Amino acid sequence: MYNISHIGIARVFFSVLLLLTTNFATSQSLTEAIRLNQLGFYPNASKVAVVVNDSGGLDRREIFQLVTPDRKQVVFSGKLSEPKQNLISGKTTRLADFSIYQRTGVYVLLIPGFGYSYPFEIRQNVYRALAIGALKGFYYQRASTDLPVQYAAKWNRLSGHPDTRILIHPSAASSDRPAGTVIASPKGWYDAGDYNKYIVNSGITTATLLALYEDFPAYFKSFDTAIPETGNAIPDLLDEVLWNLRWMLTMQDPADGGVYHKLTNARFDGMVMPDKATQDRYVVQKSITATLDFAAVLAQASRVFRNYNRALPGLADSCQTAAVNAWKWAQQNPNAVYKQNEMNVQFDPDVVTGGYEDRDSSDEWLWAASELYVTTKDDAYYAAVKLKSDEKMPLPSWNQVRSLGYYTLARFSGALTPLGRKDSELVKERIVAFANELIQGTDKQAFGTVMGKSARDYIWGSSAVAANQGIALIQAYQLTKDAKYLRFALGNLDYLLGRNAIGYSFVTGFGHKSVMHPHHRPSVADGITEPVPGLLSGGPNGNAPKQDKCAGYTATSADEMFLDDSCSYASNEIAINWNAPLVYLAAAIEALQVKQTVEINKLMK
Ligand code: 9MR
Repeated sequence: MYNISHIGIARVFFSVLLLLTTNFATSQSLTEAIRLNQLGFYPNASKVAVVVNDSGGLDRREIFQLVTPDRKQVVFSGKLSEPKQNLISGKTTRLADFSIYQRTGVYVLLIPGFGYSYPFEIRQNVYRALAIGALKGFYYQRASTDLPVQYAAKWNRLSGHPDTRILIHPSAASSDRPAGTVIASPKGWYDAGDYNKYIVNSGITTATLLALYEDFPAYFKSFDTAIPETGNAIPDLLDEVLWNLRWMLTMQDPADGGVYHKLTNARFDGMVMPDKATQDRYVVQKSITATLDFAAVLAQASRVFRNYNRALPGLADSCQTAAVNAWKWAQQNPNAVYKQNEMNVQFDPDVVTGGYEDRDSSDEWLWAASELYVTTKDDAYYAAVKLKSDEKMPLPSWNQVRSLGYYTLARFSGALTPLGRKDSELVKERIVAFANELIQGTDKQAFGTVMGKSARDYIWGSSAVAANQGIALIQAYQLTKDAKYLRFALGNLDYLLGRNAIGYSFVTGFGHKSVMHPHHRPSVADGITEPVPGLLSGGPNGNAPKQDKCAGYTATSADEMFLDDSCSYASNEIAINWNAPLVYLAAAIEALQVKQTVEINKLMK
């Protein structure tokens, strides 16, 4: 009956041996299939790793372990979740939840017979260096200044773009400033991987950093980024903002209050260092979106810098005047939409740099009105727009700024006039309803994050979708103190730092596998292996191959459509409007951890 031949026995024997040795070998090797926040976790917060089953081998596994980096000591064992299907790619994942383990230290996550992860930390303040680094990213983007070694370490460089000789483009000509007039418009941050400076994108960027300050002022009393201004009477966050604000002020035509859409070359520079980029630069036509975004930011800045009147005498007043004048211009020029192609038909030279075109300015009106109203307490601004025209609470982006107005109205709900106060509850309800919508269905998402529930999240600059969702969740947390919002905000930070379908940390210089070749001129041209640190890559973009035509995309699903190659400007550029929400998310989470340890305790499920 049990007549097994010698050959049969030998075969079984060798199969078992093979299985054992295979298990042994793979359990000893690093695998990129385990995706987690590569920086680590707070002791008392949620801790989740996602294991992708792209190359199989996960099906028979049940157990995961937390082990010391030498893998000699198992400190915790847990059970992998049931498989989850990724609705975007069809692939499966399993989750390893070790939230319950709270001891500080450095660990790796190991799945016996499958492999182990990069090491990560469990400790307090685990994202503070990231928050500081991401704000420092703005210092590296400064135009019109040297970055000396003292502040910029090996990424030190010469000044580029003094921007003291800017030409009025024929599209921007006025009686006071005919075409070819020279104005000075120095400072500001370079927009992205290119060296131009665009008001629309500066608007949401600067506002996000100012909002971070308004939400957590105490946290920024000791938050040094090692910039030339460190140690002065102003927090480094606001010193950084000032670098851009001073440029923005120069973009307003003093004759009428209108704001030029952008300061730009006619065409993009080559991949050279800033001091080698010496094309003529222009300011182009004034636009309604640039002028309203400017009005919003300057009204907000006036509020913030009012607290620093002694250090910056007159600045708050100048900002308010600039905002009011911009608003007046907008009222007189509501149809001044920026249309680059039409402009190029009419005027020379043709300008082919970033368009930031947006035909619908209703959200810019709402945002500017909200900021001016909160700053001046003048009901006329509130009454000028329909603040509650419909139920929508769109996620903020450079061309959709409505919710920035709602955040401000909610933040200052206790200090409004009766006119605004009567709508306060409704505004708050909308923010919370939006956060609930974001959270809904996340348990079914293959990575357990709000980011990526829909393939539509993977647009140009998807990393900012994740970060802005995080901000929306933090706004809801501020209004409700319900810790679930913070937990999901943290989940989106996990996404950015490695818990995602391609296993990259999208922040240069942070994480074991972070992007190395962003589309960023200084990072390409400086001859330094490591890219300039603290910059957020745009991230997966379903349409990237069509948009940048970079060779080498192999992915078939939107959540993986990414190339760590500098040619891929549609998936791997960096940009200030993506970095600002990263700064917000990392710093806000840190501030809440410091300020409200009790609250963050509730981050445990
Ligand atoms: O972030 C912008 C994205 O939403 C647009 O789809 C894209 C194409 O118009 O442009 C992006 O912005 C770029 C800008 O036009 C020029 N500087 C680099 C920006 C980031 O890629």
